[in-house]
This record gives sequence, C-alpha cells and structure tokens, in this order.
Amino acid sequence: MKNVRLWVDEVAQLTKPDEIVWCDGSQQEWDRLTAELVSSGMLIKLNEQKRPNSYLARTDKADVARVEERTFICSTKQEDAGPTNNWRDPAEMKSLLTELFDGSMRGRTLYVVPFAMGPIDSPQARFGIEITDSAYVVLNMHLMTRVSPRVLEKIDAGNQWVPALHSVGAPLRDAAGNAIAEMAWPCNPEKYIVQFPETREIWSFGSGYGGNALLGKKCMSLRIGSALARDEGWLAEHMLLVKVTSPAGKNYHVAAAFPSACGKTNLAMLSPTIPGWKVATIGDDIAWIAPGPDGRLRAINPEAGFFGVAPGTGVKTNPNAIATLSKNVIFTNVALTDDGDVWWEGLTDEAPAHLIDWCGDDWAPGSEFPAAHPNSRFTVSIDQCPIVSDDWDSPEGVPLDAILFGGRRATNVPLVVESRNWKHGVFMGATISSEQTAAAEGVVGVLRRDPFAMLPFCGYNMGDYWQHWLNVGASIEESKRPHIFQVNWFRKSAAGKFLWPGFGENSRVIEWIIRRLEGEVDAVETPIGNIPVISQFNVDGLEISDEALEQVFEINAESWLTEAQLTGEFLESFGKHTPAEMMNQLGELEQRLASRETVSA
Ligand code: OXD
Ligand code: MN
Repeated sequence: MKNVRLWVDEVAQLTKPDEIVWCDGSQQEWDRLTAELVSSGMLIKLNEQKRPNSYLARTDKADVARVEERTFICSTKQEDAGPTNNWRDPAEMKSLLTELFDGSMRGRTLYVVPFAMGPIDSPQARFGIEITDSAYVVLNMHLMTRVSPRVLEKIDAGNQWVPALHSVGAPLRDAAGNAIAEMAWPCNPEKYIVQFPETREIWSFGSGYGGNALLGKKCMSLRIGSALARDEGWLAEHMLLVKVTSPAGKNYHVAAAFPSACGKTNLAMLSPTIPGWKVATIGDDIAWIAPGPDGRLRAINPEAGFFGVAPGTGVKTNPNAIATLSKNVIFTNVALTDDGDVWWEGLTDEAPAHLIDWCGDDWAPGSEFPAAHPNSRFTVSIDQCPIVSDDWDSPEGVPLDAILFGGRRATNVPLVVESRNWKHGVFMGATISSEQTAAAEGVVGVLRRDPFAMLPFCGYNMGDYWQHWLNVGASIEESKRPHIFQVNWFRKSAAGKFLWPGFGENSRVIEWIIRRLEGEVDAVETPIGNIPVISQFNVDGLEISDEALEQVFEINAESWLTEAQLTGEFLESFGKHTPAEMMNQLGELEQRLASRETVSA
C-alpha cells in the first residue's frame, strides 16, 4: 500500500504548488477557508441574521454538472469496464494525466484532506485522502464526509485507503514563471474524471463542481466502492436510506435507488401524510450494504452530508430539507436575494421582484431564464436534518427490510410493483429506465436505461455487477433477504397530467410495502409482479379519482411486450457478461405477458 506522506510528496513534485496544507476538518479550518474565499470573491457570505454561517458560490458556466462523457474507468482490460463506461488503458491514461497535472497547482495551495466514508470506527467504513487545489472542495468535503486526523491514524494502523487526486487545472503561473490571471471560478476546459478500479485510485482534472471534485462521493463511494464491494462481497449503491416507523412502533429500514434528480432527497426526508407513520433520514444518495453477523444485509450511509438539488425544494415539497438549510450551508449556483439570502425556483410560489441570478446578472420574474441553475445545489451536514434518524451514524449499520427501484416514467410503470423474488428484483433493478434530468449533461426528458440507477457510477462491467447482485442474494438466507419493489411516482395521464400527487403521499406506497412485508395485505399477481388490491391500498383522505387510481396501476401487456423487446436488446448489449438469469427472467416475463392483455387491480 502507498505511504500517504510519500504520495503527497510525489504529487507536490508533479503539481508544483506554492504551499501544502494538511487539513483536519476543524471549525478553525472552516472559518479560515471561508474567510479566505469571501475575500477572494469566490464565496459570497449570506445575511448572517437570515442564514448564519452560509455561503453562495457561482461556478463557471461550463462547470455546472457531472461530466459523464469525460468520466473514465481505466481497468487493464476494456471488457472489465464494460459497454456503459468510457474506457482508456490505465498506463496511457496515467501518462496523459501526468502531463496535465504537471505544474497544474503552480501559484496555488495543495490541500491534503484525510476523509472517512462511513463512521470512522465502523467495520464498513473506508478511508481516502483527497489532494485538491480548491479550498471550495475542502469546505464541501467538511460537510459531505468525515474529515479528521483520525483517518491518518487508521491508515497508519494498516487500513487500506484510496488516493484521490484533484486539480481544477488552472495554475496561476506558467512554467516560465509568468503570472496567469485568476478566474472567477477556476477550472479547465479539458476535464477528466478518472477511476482506476484495480489500483483503487482516483484522478480528477479540470472541474471544481460537486461530483467531479468531491471525490469521496461518486468517484470513491460508488465507482471505486462498487469494485471494492465486488471483490469483498458487499454492495455499494446509489440509494437513499430511511428508517420507517409504523403506528405500532415497529421500525423498518428501506433503501431506494433512483436515477439522479428523481426525488431521492425528497423521499429521504419524507413527511408522511398518513397518521401514525414516521420517516427518519439516514442518507439521501449512497448506501453501502454488507452481510452482517446476524446473516441479514446491513446498510450504512457512507456520507455525512447532503449535496442536494435546490430547484423544486420548497416548504410544500420538502419542509425537512428547508429546515435543514437554515444555517451552515454552501449553496452553489442558486440566486441571491436583495437582502443577502438565497432563492431558487420552487422555494416559494412567487419569485422575489428582483434577484441576482446564478450567473451574477440582474433577474426579474418573467425572465426567459431560470434564476437558479436547474442543477444548483446545497451542501449541508446531515445532522442538521430535523428528522435525522437516531441510528444514522451507527457503526453497525441498520438491517435492511426493503429495497426500492424507481425512475421517472410517464407511461407503463405502475405506482408500485412487488418483485416475485430476489432474482426478479435484480431483473427489475437491471432494467430501470428513466427520463433524463439536469443532474448530468445531456438532453432533459430523453428516456435512458439506468440499471440500478448506477449507469454513471458502476466501476466495472454492468453485466458482472448484476451477477454480483445475484450472488449476494444467494449468499443470504431467503427469509433474511430484503424484499425488492419497483416504484414510479411520475406516471402521467393521456392528457399529460401526473396521476399521483407524490411527495408526502408517497408514504401510502411505503405503508403498502411494509404491510406486504408483514403479510397484512394481499396482492394481485400480474405478469410484471405483484400490485396492490386497490380496495386495500390506503387512499383515506386523499383526493384522487377512481379513474386516476386505476390508471396509475394499469399494466398494458402490449406496451410491456414492446418494452420487453427493448429490454432484450439492452440485456444483450452486455454480451457474455449478461447473466443467464437475466435472460431467463426476460423470457418468463414475455411468457407471462403473452397470455394477458390489459391488467388492472
Ligand atoms: C448526485 C447525482 O449529485 O446523482 O447525487 O447526480
Ligand atoms: Mn446521486
């Protein structure tokens, strides 16, 4: 294993910073770096009365989202990265990156950030060292991970760690010593987000934005994490994690995978509309799930904060998020109000009469452009969430009862479907598709396959990843396996209106799922899985027409057959890596569909 100090020296020799700072995650460090960034103009301090200790950053217009096209999995064999990942030969990529990183920190400070993903003393925790030349990244890492000198002690004691190297790629001097003007948001038009799954290394160049730069998140917890998980027999997943308490006072833990910007944070902080039910937040983006000593799957949230999408987050849609954001927040690319606070579309019904938009320009209602970037974000520590679960930080993790897979689907997919068994559940996860959102570059609204919501995050061949899910299921006794469900809050009527109110009303779906786990409700067996008996589905106090309720559960065999054909093409695109079990599941689905027409509850 690499030695941390030697690695830092090696990187410093290559990147040639003016200074090296070892970070400790302390309040003093936060105060010092925020003060420095406010005086350099990179952060705007918000009104201390309205939003204490909170800041606004505006990125470059070309650095606003994860850059999937520029994200690479560099395994020795291309086949091991699989058809859903960009691949380059590791040695070639290393030499290309070495050239880019050569002198990339001239005139800047190199920060060494020791961080833990997961509670530091948890057997499920993993450690990393991020080297970055961005103080904004250091501050975000404070909120999103556990930054602590204790991580260095853990590494010194022999624990494995992931070297994660980041540079915005905007030196302040050239090789000859000539000054280069500082950018308002330093970044480089050439971007590389690179994972080496075999040597467990991360190199990220050219972007200062979220998932490209906060290397503990997508790069380590998912791309490197999934490769570690495969080798070590656990699961690194793009899932929220909640504790649900029933009116009888019984606790259940539920994980749910949704593609980016499909309401994971809203579901993670759900305020149930049905009496007696409670939801408590454990995580909103990533879950690490491992077989525990009791033979059940146990989950932790490796993160310590939320990096949530701001637009659409309001008192009506997510009051708990709004309360979480009352202080100690870094906002990125939202709008600034005249009294030094923040605003974004959906925060209030009406926009203020005047704002400074995310580009720094004057803005008034009626403008052609949104005031906040559609992928503008907040970074905030999870322990500020008013409904944070008492076991969110538990080193043993929480026992998992149910796993949900969802997407944004205007058609076809019912509100909730229970899988027939684990293998069928894996098939459901493998075949998720969703309408694309603004979290990544690309055309919003286009339908894309997003297996397990891991398309941009799986660090190895997706077909092998499905087999790994099958293997983990097989290693758990059937009675101890979490049950798998598919959900879709986004189904629309022929007239294009949402059929289901969503948000807090999704608690009704959670209730059905839990009552199903308890064997308290029946289900209708359909070709695609088990759906509720409508008369047993709780709509008390909800204004929804019988017609809408019927439509939200409707299964049209003909369009499912068309979808199954596309699913077949998708599964086959992984060649010999597609597990035979996935093709069996498809064959069985087609057979069940062939004998049915429209099915309703
Ligand atoms: C995220 C994402 O930022 O999935 O969580 O894009
Ligand atoms: Mn995510």
